[in-house]
Amino acid sequence: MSLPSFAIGIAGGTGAGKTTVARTVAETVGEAVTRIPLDNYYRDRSQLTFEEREEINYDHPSAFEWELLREQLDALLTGQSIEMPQYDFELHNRTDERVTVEPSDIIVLEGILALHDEAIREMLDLRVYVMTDADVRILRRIERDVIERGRALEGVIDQYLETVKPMHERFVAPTKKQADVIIPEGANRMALDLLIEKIQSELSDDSQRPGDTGRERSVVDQSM
Ligand code: UZR
Ligand code: MG
Repeated sequence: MSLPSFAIGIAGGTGAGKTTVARTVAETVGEAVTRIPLDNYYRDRSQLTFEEREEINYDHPSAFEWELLREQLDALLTGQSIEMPQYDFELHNRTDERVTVEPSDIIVLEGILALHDEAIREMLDLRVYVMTDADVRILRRIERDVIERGRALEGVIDQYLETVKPMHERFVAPTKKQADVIIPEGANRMALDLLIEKIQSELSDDSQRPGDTGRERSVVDQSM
């Protein structure tokens, strides 16, 4: 593996198509891609009951363990493997299991607040925001939560109005300004092709000039 890797952040509202963009990049780019779903960094809530966990605002930045994400992203970027936590949406909690994730040439961080944290943003080489209309996003969210995750429609609607929408407006949408590229609709083929082309050219540049990419990256204190 040629270091350093190229790190991409993909942010955007719930149902915007972030995962589709991340998957398409991973499948098309023809290189190993390490994917980091931000969901896996929801805080460990084992000390709370299920009912208490249901009350948490999962769209607020405080729901995430940023220190751990910074530490693990930095480790991957310096060529070390990590023990990535896993998250269970049904239980609203981190699971006991951790998965060993190896670094690779391309690292993709994907999640609603992938561009929220300043230290994380500085570690990224390319910042992408997927912008999709709110009506399309809520329809997709209903499909996912009601059909795939077996939740009640009423609860999904209440949650959307009480937390998802206001937090989107307050914390997610403003990160558009932090993006290098805004993709209208996740499934925008032309935008995806351009993204993939850019990644491939970065990778071939790296192989021509090993160790000298001209990119700078801040290092997170490993003693945390
Ligand atoms: P994406 N989320 C849950 O529904 N349950 C949890 O236990 C943790 C998170 C939701 C979260 C957010 N909010 O809108 C969404 N709520 O997952 C982010 N409410 O995931 O980007 O895939 O939509
Ligand atoms: Mg997703």
